[in-house]
Amino acid sequence: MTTILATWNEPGKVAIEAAWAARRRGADLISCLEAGLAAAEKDPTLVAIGLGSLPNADGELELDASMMDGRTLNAGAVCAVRGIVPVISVARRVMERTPHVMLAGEQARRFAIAEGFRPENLMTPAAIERYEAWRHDRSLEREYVHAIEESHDTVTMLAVESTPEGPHCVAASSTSGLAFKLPGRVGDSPIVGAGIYADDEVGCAGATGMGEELWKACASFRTVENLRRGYTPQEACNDTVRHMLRRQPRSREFPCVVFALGRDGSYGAASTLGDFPLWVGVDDVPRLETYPALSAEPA
Ligand code: SD4
Repeated sequence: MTTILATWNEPGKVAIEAAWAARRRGADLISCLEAGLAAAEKDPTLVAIGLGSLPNADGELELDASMMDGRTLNAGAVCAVRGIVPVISVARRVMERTPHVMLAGEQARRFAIAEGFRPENLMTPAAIERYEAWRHDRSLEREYVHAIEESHDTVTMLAVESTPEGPHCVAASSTSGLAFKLPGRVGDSPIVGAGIYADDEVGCAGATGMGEELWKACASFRTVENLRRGYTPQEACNDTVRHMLRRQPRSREFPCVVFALGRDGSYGAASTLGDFPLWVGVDDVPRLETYPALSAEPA
């Protein structure tokens, strides 16, 4: 059995369909998630991630990505990379071809070019138009809300498969970060333990939404450790989100989402604010599920 999950409606659909297409061609889980996120990054019509997504306050795209292999706990990530897509593939190369976990900024870009990636201008005419509109009516706080609630600038994916040696899971994420962020700002998505975490012993988890709050909560690691304590994926996510609602007042103001996938293929998701759409594919055509926000008080 194989289960694949992907966040957010429009970009998640592109990602999960490409991941399943790779699966049908016999790809392993790491390659499936790479193919899914790469497809969404390379699609210029998706405002969410990669080519043509929403830039930073200087009008430049700075992309973050990460991947973690639950079998070995190996991980690779890049942050604040300009002019390269798909950055998820660069993150994978950091994981597989270097002794490091993360490369940052210009040096990550140079690593990518040395690995054969072609630098390109990621600001499409539509992206430039959106940036100009924002420049003429700046309101960073309002744009944060807009970016998270409407354009969803991240796709995070989780996958688990049954193998003769036991369940195997992988987590991966790609993002353009919060729209109109300060240059150099890095969120939770490329941070192992914040944006993603995977451990074959228990399962995997991912996050999306306001990265500063998710990072402070170590949201993905916290959720995986909840699985280790015997919680179901839904209970594990609820606990993380309730912790955030209790300890991090700012997490009530912006959507902060965690989702989890257990070794047995069970899954769940929870959000601090707003409905959260999650694509779910279980050996089959992916379908969209919606998770309502948790209230501040435990049930
Ligand atoms: C970030 N967590 O950079 C990302 C943004 C996001 O849907 O997930 N948006 O903070």
